[in-house]
Parts: sequence; C-alpha cells; structure tokens
Amino acid sequence: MKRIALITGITGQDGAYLSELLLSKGYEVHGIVRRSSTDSFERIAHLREKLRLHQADLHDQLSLVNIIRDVAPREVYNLAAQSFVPTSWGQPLLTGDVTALGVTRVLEAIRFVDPTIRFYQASSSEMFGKVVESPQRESTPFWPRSPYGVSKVYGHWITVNYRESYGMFACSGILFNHESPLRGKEFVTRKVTDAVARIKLGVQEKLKLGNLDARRDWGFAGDYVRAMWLMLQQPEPDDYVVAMGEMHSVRDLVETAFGHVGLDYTKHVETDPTLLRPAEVNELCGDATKARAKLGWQPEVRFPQLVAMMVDADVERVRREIEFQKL
Ligand code: NAP
Ligand code: G4F
Repeated sequence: MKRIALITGITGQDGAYLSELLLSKGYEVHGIVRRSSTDSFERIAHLREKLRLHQADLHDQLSLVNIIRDVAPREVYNLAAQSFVPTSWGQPLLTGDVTALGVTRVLEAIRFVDPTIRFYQASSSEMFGKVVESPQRESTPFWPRSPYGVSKVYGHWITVNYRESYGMFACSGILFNHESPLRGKEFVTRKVTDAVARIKLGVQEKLKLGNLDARRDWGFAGDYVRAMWLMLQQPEPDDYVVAMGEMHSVRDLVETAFGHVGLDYTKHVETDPTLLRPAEVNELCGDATKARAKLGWQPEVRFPQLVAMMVDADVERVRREIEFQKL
C-alpha cells in the first residue's frame, strides 16, 4: 500500500528535512502551504517536483478537513506554528490561535475524516521554561515562560487528550532546539552564522545580540526529523524527549562560530538590551534516554560539526551573493 504523509509547516526548516526523509523512504508527500503575496518555498525548491502542495491555513478548520479528506494520508505531521519566541509577546493572540488552537483544528479534522490516521505534534522544550529539574525528561513538569511556550503546552496536552479520549494514534515529540543551514535567520544560531560569514567577507562589521549567558541543548534538524518519523512507526503512540543532552551558552556558540573562520568574536559582538526577553529561559538540557531506548534514535551531528556546517554554508551563500551583485 502506498505510504502517504501530510505535513503542515512544510515550508519551514523541519518541513524541508522531513520531506527529504519521507521521499527517500518512498512516501507520497503532501504539504499544506498558506496563501501569501510572495511564496515561501525556498527551502523546498529542490523538492518541488516531487511534493504535492495544497493551500490551507491552521486558522481555517474547513480547509484542513477538505485536504485531509482529499489526500487520505496515513500519517500527519503537524509542524506549522508561529515558532519565534519574541514574536509571541508581540502577537500573543495569533500565536495562541495557530500554535495552540491550530493543533486542535488538525486533530478535529483527523477525527472527523478518519481517526485511524497517525498524528505527530511538534512540541517544544520551551514548555519546560523555568526548569524545575535538569536534565528535562518526559515526566518533568512544565513552566513555560512565553506565550509561545504556553501555546505549546496546550498543543501537547490536547494531543495527549485526543489519544486518551478517542484512542487516536497521537504522539507529542518534545524536541529541544535543532538547527541547520535552513534555520530562519531570526533564531540565534543562524543570526550568528550569517553574521560571521558577512563579517568574514567584509560586508558587515558588528553583530548585536541579547543574552549571551542563555544555554541551550542544540542539535541538528536532519537528525531530529528521524525521531518524528520513528514515533509514528511504533506499535503504540507515546511522547518522547529528543535532545543531545549537553548544553552550550550563546557565548560558546559565538566563540565557536567566529573561531571557525579565524575571527575573534570580542572584536565584533555587542550586546543590545532591546534584544533581552521579558521572561528568559535561562537553560535547557534534555534527557533523550527513552527515545534512544524505545525508538533506537541516535543523533549523528554534534555541536562543533553543526556550527561548522552552518558557518560554511553561510560563507558559501554570502560569497555567491557578493559575486552575483558584482556581475
Ligand atoms: P519554522 O521554520 O518557523 O516553520 C514554521 C512553519 O509553519 C512554516 O512552514 C510556516 O509557513 C508554517 N505556518 C505558520 N503559520 C501557519 C498557519 N497559520 N497555517 C499554516 N502554516 C503555518 O519552524 P521549524 O523550526 O521548522 O519548527 C517546526 C515546528 O517544530 C514548529 O511547530 C516549532 O514550533 C516546533 N519546534 C521547533 C524547534 C526547533 O528548534 N526548530 C524545537 C521544538 C519545536 P510559512 O513558510 O508560510 O511562514
Ligand atoms: O534561537 P532562539 O531564538 O531560540 P529559542 O527561543 O530557544 O526557541 C527555539 O527553540 C525552541 C525549542 O526550545 C523552539 F520551540 C522554538 O520554536 C525555537 O525554534 O534563542 C535561543 C537563546 C535564547 O535564550 C535567547 O534569549 O538565545 C538567546 N539570544 C541571545 N541573543 C538570542 C539573541 N536569540 C535570538 N533569537 N536573537 C538574539 O539576538
């Protein structure tokens, strides 16, 4: 039987890596894209011929019902969200509508069309927020620190609730920060690697950052989408933490990224108090013992390789952009 998957948020970082993974496994891959005046298909441009894209929006219940009915997927991966934490203070209602209630809309569409469809929810380590124990595991209580984190807690529990209420195969993957050359430039890793490339190639001088002491458990997006797929292949639905289990500060990140191209970060990085958050998540470190044991999940890319991969990709891209402008 043809394996058919539907991905919401297919144009995002994880959507692109998950599409590649599912295509490589022989899936027919469908994606939901929202209408906008300019398209946002850059990350999946190289896959466009192989993907089937449909217009819908997590705000719009009927659009989700229609697509799930027409596509008849066996697996739905809900990756769509307003995913940038600072924006969630500026747009808390939109964030709640998409990142929290949007999950219920997808679950309701599945329940209405075919409750046997397997469902993955993109939950987040931001739910642990002001951490009450370290490292964080599946049983660690949540203490979210932003409207984004609060919305993800709702998304997590509604997923658990549909599993318990209706017996649906609904899984919540509690993923810690994962990055790649496809990461949005507003997130700190990519903001740093893009700036390193531009400074190295002489088109930027300074980089302004917020809290350099914040610590995160950073992994590679390509490794993390494998865990999403593995969750939906198990005999029973469950929730899993996916993480590397080691923390680095933003300062470590900056030092490693600038050091990779032979630059001293102290000459280029400035702190800007306007980039501090109203409530910070100071540290996150995950315990992925359950994912390793039950899913057999193993990450392949560690922090120094990840940073080097992102810096190299940005140097290459900025070099091409400079050459193109000179033509
Ligand atoms: P991302 O790059 O920001 O992608 C978000 C996706 O959601 C984009 O495709 C975006 O479409 C889509 N989207 C936003 N609002 C929508 C709406 N109203 N209707 C339909 N689609 C909408 O995020 P990511 O890094 O790939 O993360 C994927 C998911 O994992 C997100 O839910 C995120 O919160 C969660 N997560 C991420 C991490 C991480 O470290 N990356 C960790 C834990 C959890 P456009 O292209 O049109 O904007
Ligand atoms: O890269 P960030 O913006 O990621 P954050 O807030 O941890 O959220 C990301 O990971 C979550 C998983 O835990 C996802 F759920 C979420 O969708 C998103 O993908 O910030 C990381 C840290 C923060 O502590 C922030 O205060 O870096 C610090 N930081 C310091 N200067 C900065 C900056 N972050 C950004 N974005 N920009 C700065 O200039």
